[in-house]
Amino acid sequence: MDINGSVFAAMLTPMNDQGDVAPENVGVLVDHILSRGVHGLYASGSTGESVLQSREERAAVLTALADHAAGKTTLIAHVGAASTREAVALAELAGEKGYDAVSAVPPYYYKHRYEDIVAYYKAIADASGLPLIIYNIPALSGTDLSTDKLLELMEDPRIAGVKYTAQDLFQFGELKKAAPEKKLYFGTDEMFIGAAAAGADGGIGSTYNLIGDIYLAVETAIAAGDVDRARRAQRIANDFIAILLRAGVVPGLKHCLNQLGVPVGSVRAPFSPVSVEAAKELDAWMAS
Ligand code: NGF
Repeated sequence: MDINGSVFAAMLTPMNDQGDVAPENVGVLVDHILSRGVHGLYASGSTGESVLQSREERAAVLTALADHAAGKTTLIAHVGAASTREAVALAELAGEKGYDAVSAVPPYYYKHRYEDIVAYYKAIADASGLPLIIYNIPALSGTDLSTDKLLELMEDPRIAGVKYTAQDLFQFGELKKAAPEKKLYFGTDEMFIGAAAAGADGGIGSTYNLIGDIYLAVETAIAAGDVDRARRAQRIANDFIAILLRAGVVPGLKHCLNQLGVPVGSVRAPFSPVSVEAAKELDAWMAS
């Protein structure tokens, strides 16, 4: 089963002003994201504040997304969790709800043996029956899989590829060279141009909720060999990301979308809404 498209938004999770999950607003957000040409959604990941939510809340968001968009666009469910049992339950749901693929961060908090991480991924693949994308995000997961271990994991035909949220373009290139048939999606938005030039199969990121068309422009320009055009598009993204990193990525994106009339609500504590100064900076960027 192929995964169609290359540019996917790591979807925010709509909430109300108290930080309760608001699945009823998933559809509006999805329509907004797709209106900019993005090829699909990657739900319940880091940007989706998933580690702050219960299994039931994550299931409600994944269900709302599938009910709204399954069969119409590519849907990837991030089901990663600290326990295999949680991840497997969400993987089963993704399989039942018509998702195109699942993805999972390695099990976090404890330092697990490699063999246990392999067993976790096999259990997720068995439960969903869908292609599985390993989510390599060492800075947040605490697990930094070596190139050899990532390649070893990818020998399982059910593992379709890796979502690579790190900054090591050498490792990224080595993975692509050794496993050209696997999908490698880059997740550090501010460096997408480098990954696209290094042979990425696409990108999955938080800022795609707002400016997904910019990454499509980078990808298209690199494919056409037009580095200047790619650089100009990445510059637009990076001017925004520089502000966003000061504001806080998830609160900042939610602020911008709310300002545009897309009701994504507030963030869940310990995240807090953007400061007055950050809001002014973001508003000025949007106005420009
Ligand atoms: O959140 C992080 C942490 N990275 C995201 C993205 O890789 C997360 C990235 O878009 C994601 O895909 C998910 O929700 O699972 C950054 O926010 C962006 O590059 C700005 O630094 O690294």
